[in-house]
Amino acid sequence: MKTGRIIKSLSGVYRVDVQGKMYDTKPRGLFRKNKFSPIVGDVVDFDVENKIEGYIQHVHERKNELKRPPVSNIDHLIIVMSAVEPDFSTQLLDRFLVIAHSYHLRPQILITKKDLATSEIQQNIQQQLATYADIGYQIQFIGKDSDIDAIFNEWGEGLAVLSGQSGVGKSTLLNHYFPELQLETQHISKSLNRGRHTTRHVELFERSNGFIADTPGFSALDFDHIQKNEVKEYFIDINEFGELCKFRDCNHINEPKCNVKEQLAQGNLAQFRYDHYVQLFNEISNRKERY
Ligand SMILES: Nc1nc2c(ncn2[C@@H]2O[C@H](COP(=O)(O)OP(=O)(O)OP(=O)(O)O)[C@@H](O)[C@H]2O)c(=O)[nH]1
Ligand SMILES: [Mg+2]
Ligand SMILES: [Zn+2]
Repeated sequence: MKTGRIIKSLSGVYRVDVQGKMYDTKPRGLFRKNKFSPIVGDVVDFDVENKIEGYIQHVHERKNELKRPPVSNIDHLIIVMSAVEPDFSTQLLDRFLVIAHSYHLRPQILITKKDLATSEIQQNIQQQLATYADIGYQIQFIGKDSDIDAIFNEWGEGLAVLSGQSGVGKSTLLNHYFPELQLETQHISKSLNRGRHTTRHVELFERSNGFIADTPGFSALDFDHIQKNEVKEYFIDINEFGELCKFRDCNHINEPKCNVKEQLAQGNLAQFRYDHYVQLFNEISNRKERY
């Protein structure tokens, strides 16, 4: 029996990394019966069948799990957004952050394509990013000529997962760090390529102090697992101010003696953060429950 980490899953075959040695494994039949599938990131015990193949016997308990794309045991979720093409948006960023916090992940923010942005756009983005730095998020703003090694080293040990919209440059970043990798990146002109996702599966790559995962970009975010009363917890600045509201279950909408609205009026909470919170709260409140 050996123990390793699933780094890739393709058509029912899981590639397991055991200290740099790869095995192609399949799950035992009992997984299928229990409707349980291993996912990339899982630590598994497997029987070795021959030098390169084996059967998964056991999946270790996951410390956390992202549903879309499926990855487990994440130490750092790197939310990747571009300055332009597609344009940076705090509304989208806030939504990514909510998803990350809803899975109890620790997100960091990475903005790419600085080199493509005018200095005016760069300044604008820097200003908006200052709000996130105040909240406590770790932020990097990079372009084509940035020192990629330094960026990768700033993430702590363990598994760092790159996640974000299609076309923001996740695979490009990995290609710069691992020049031998040559992952497919978008090369056709954007107008022809609208809505295409270049990366189609999750894959882990070894870096100096852990792993890094490339993931497929997405176009729609899914809030189905979040209840309206939970949204406020996932805006961590609002959550903190909310501790001093008169009512413990205050949603910071129209309640009296609401510390969140008080801090907003005093300029201690960014208006756009509050607006995005109310928007998402309303969206989830109006959601039709499916039966
Ligand atoms: N100028 C410039 N171009 C970049 C930068 N990062 C990425 N690009 C370009 O942006 C395009 C999209 O990059 P990809 O790496 O394919 O994006 P992705 O996030 O992996 O996209 P999906 O796999 O679809 O999720 C490519 O044409 C890259 O060359 C950057 O920092 N500067
Ligand atoms: Mg990609
Ligand atoms: Zn309140």
